Amino acid sequence: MSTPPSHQAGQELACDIFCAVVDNFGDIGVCWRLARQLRAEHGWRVRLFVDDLAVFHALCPAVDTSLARQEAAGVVIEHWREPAHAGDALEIADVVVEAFACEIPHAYIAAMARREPKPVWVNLEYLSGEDWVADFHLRPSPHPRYPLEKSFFFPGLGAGTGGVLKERGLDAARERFDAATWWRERVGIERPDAASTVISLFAYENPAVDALLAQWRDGASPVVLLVPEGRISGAIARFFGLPKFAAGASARAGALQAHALGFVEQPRFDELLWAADFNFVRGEDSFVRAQWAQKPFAWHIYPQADDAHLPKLDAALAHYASGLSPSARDAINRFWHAWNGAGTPDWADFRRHRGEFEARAAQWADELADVGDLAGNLVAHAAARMGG
Ligand code: TRH
Repeated sequence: MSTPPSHQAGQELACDIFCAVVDNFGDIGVCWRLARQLRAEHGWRVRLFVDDLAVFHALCPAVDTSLARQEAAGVVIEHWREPAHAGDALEIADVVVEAFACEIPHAYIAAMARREPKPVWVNLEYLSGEDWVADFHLRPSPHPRYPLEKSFFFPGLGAGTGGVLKERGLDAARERFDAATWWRERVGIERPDAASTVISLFAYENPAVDALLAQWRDGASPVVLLVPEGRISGAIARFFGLPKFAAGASARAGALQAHALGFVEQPRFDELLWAADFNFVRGEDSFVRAQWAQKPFAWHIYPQADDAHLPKLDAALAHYASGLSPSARDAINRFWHAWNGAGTPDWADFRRHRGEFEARAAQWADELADVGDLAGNLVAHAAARMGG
């Protein structure tokens, strides 16, 4: 699907996005990226309701956690301080996005039902590469009590889904990236030469990390590991016999040199992925960014009860690995599964396919772009619903 035209003069649509932070950074990470894009690329007037401003502050340091209402990047941010809060005055937007099935305030829903024309109401779901997603994308669901209809908007990796977020200027920014300056400013060292393998590591706690760290330490060629401070930092510290591995720390063992990085504002997160040769990412938003970075990567999927995440892992692999030779496909399957709890990751087995993974990463980014950018697809859906 192609990107729909931006809003036209006199049609600045209002959009309210409701985001409840369940855990970590992904819920607000996706909503904040979407909000900025709707504002910057489509000219929508966006208001973002968020219940946890402290988590938001990590992604956007301009956010003041003490304020009930503020603005950043042209987006109005409302502290969704209690479930019933819907802003000081009840204003209903043209497009209402409830993210990840959070419950929007009852008074707001009742006012939506009174509004003419009715707002376009969308529940933004979590990303999955599974086939069923295309069948359910944009299915309407009538409200049991009010004359309202909500659509389920499913991000996905295949045709007929809502796609994933991609800013219009992303590829150009990646091509302009000044790696030498980044290394000096962010890591405090010169950019490693081509003999070193640079690996970024953004992950949940993971028992498989010890085996990988040992393989990198004992390997024949240098590995430079970049670790954003977070849930995996404790394991890195233990490996090096340090009390902690906080931003600014460095450690060396054998062929492995590791650097801990501070958490950066969201628009700068991509730089880490561009600077590395291999990326380890997790959750949803960083998983998508790794695909746009066009580098080989491994995904630490968000673990769900009853291993419900495993079909999603396989579905992503089915898309991403489909263009690979059988041996490279087997290697990435083994490696991603081992990184997600099944077996021990074998770095040498994975790394020897680097050239093929790099070629596939670029090809896959083109295939994924063909699905259309999520924000653009949402704008097109809203326009269709409004008869525009
Ligand atoms: O943080 P995550 O694990 O988030 C989630 C949540 O757990 C959520 O509940 C779950 O449902 C979802 O995953 C699937 O991973 P994710 O999605 O990659 O979000 C991390 C965000 O943090 C992403 O937007 C990038 C951002 N980030 C920065 O802005 N700066 C940084 O320095 C780093 C390391 C990350």
